[in-house]
Amino acid sequence: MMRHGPDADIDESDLEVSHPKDYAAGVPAVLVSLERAYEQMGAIRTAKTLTRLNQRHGFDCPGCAWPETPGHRKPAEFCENGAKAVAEEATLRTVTPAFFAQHSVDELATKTDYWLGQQGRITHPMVLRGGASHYEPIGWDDAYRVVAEHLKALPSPDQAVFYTSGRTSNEAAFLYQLLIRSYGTNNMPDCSNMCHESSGTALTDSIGIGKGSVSVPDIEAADLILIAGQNPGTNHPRMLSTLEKAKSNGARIIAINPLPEAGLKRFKDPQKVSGIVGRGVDMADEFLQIRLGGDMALFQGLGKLLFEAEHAAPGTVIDRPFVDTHCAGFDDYETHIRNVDLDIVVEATGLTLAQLRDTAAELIASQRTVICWAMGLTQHTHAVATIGEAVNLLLARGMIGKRGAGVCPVRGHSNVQGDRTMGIWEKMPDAFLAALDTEFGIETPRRHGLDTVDSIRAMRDGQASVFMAMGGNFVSATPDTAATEIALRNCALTVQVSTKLNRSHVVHGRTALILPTLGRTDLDIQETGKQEVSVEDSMSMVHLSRGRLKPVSEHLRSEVAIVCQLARALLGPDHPVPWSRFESNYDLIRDSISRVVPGFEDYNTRVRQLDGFALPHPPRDSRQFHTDTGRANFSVNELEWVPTPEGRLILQTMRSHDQYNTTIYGLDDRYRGVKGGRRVILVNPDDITGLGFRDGDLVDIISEFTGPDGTPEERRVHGFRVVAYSTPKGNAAAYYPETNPLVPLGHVAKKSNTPASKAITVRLEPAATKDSAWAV
Ligand SMILES: Nc1nc2c(c(=O)[nH]1)N[C@H]1C(S)=C(S)[C@@H](COP(=O)(O)OP(=O)(O)OC[C@H]3O[C@@H](n4cnc5c(=O)[nH]c(N)nc54)[C@H](O)[C@@H]3O)O[C@H]1N2
Ligand SMILES: Nc1nc2c(c(=O)[nH]1)N[C@H]1C(S)=C(S)[C@@H](COP(=O)(O)OP(=O)(O)OC[C@H]3O[C@@H](n4cnc5c(=O)[nH]c(N)nc54)[C@H](O)[C@@H]3O)O[C@H]1N2
Ligand SMILES: [Mo]
Repeated sequence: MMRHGPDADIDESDLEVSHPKDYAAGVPAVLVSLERAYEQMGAIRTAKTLTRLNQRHGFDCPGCAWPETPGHRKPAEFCENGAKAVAEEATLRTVTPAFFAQHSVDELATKTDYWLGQQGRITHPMVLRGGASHYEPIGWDDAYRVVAEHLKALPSPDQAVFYTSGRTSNEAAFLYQLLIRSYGTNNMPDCSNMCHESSGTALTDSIGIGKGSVSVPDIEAADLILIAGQNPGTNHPRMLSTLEKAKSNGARIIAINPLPEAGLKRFKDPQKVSGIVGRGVDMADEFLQIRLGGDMALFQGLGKLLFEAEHAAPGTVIDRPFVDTHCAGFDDYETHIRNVDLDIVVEATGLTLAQLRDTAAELIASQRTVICWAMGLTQHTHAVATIGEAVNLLLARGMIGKRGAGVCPVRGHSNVQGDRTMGIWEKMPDAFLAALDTEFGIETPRRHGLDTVDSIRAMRDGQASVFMAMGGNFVSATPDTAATEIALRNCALTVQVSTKLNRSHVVHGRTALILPTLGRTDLDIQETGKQEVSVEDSMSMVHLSRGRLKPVSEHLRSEVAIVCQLARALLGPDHPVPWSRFESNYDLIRDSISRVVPGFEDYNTRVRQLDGFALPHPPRDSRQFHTDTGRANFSVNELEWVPTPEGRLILQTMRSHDQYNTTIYGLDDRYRGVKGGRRVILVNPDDITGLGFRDGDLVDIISEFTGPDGTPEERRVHGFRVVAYSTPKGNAAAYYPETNPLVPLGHVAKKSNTPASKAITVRLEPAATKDSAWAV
């Protein structure tokens, strides 16, 4: 049977499953990175880019947000997946007007994200006119006119939505939010809404700032590092070098994860001889194979054990001087935690009491504890409370604002943290907006705007009808694919500022525009000469990034230029913001930022210092907490966890080793032993038998939820191969974005509204058609 939709061209008949690896990186990592780079860029561009990656006079890796090592830099300050990200961007393959003339949008809509991404860099601005079958070229000025006309025709600026993905530089992000607010709305959903929003929310409530409190030297100096809900071997490979250093300084590492991820087991540093011929370094000293969503119970259980130990030997466990001087809410926390039932903790986590006691002993013995986390904590309905409990443990032990200790939310996109600092947020504080008004003599709106999930609802329900995206792939990245597709198709206009083709270009509004832009690696020349941009990493370090490559097309424009030119078309020549001067010289943008955003004083000078500069972080710098109480707040949270209903599984949706979010590099997940295909569901062997299946069976996955009106709802994806895998009983795992259709729009974290993509209740059924996944 022919399949329709984005799966139609999938041929996964080569899918192979072998034993998962027990180490990350090593020689295969080097080989894979060079092979991918060479395939996409050829020899010369490969040499030119990989030697400049993350160097002082080079460009910031468009991969993850892990900081570069301060001080000495290795000749190759990158990893396999950074090299893949660069190859993907610096590719010499192009998508030209001839390509669009050859392929109708309907045809492109049948292709996978993988196929679309593989076609190369988009070379010309393109338009899809209402009712047309093909995109056709459009001049830049005409394109801006189309956007301006649509925006001006809206009854209210709040009927437009402006998305940002986290690769946008500080300069472009600052101008983009300035344009949007000058136009009159705060509707600024961003990828962070789906990513670390839960971390930002929890940390702002507890320590008064939504950012991590540690630096690379802190991690290297820690004696205990908890890594919960994160797969660094794949998603932050450079973090493994930092962890290796910490280990050689004597740190112990506890990995908390439902899956035994390769990078958490052993690391072979490909940049060291010992990593090539030796067995590498053992990473985690303890592996807690926790049930999905069990972390809140774990942290509460550990809290209880800390209090028991304190009771047995008063003054030895709780850091009373720190708590008394700097914290609020301790007594309520203690009362609540003392009542936690350890039997429930054991059930919720799937861990043994002995494991809990051992972990508590490690915490008590530690003088310098860091807790790192990523999507395994943030994408749950109780994510904000879970992170609050992690902070509670650190506060009780006085582990904030001290060398070698603190909170470490490990960010995703390379500048997602910087975009927030620059004002990409639907609920930016009034102080920031007032500073914009003063700097530019404008009046920015104060009504909070829509985040990602609420933007989808607004477009779906006809309350918003113009959608613009600065990067990203909104359709594939967001939950509830069917609802999101309806939302975008409902729009009068969709505008995508992009480097590469993706699904958001083929699921479109009545009129659709593609505005092709320069990437990190590209040379950016404006009227006053070569321009540089800057980014902020996961640890609040701000530094420059300079692209060097000749752009693949002379028609590409920088994100800054696109924003400034659109602003002139939309706001007219008399607008008080000096858009033309900003466009011609990015130093002037940084001058304005230095007056608007605290911590950026003297931006142009300091960003050119060796390693850039660190932004202020009051808890880290001086144990000051700008919260509602003026102290660090303990939080009290009713215990929540995720039991598995009878005959069902709880499914997490995650990344393979061969993808960057919705950009699929290839079909191999080397560390997990899955090759040649992505439509797999990893299931505990006992569950496979218990549910009446066999390893290798082909199934449909059906998610089950209660809809907004209280009626049961189902969502289905077809043709996934069952793979027996080490995961807690009742828990399963599959890749995103293929499984996004299963995540209902309303299934979100409380307070942060982040889609709870790591806990979806599903059942399995034999695949409806035998050949569904493999049909060519
Ligand atoms: N190569 C590459 N690098 C990337 C990305 C990429 O796609 N490819 N994406 C970037 C982005 S935007 C982000 S946000 C980060 C994402 O980085 P990660 O958060 O590492 O990404 P995920 O693949 O979502 O992995 C989640 C991890 O948490 C575990 N987990 C899931 N649920 C739970 C739970 O309930 N409890 C615990 N303790 N663990 C759980 C999973 O088993 C998995 O190991 O990576 C960034 N870097
Ligand atoms: N089920 C499930 N869903 C998830 C997640 C999950 O774990 N599970 N993770 C969530 C997370 S953490 C995130 S961050 C989001 C990611 O959501 P997004 O950030 O929206 O998605 P990406 O796949 O990173 O976007 C890739 C596209 O960005 C464009 N691009 C790349 N570089 C540039 C550039 O320099 N400039 C411009 N203008 N465009 C560029 C390219 O066209 C490319 O196709 O997905 C979220 N969705
Ligand atoms: Mo992310």
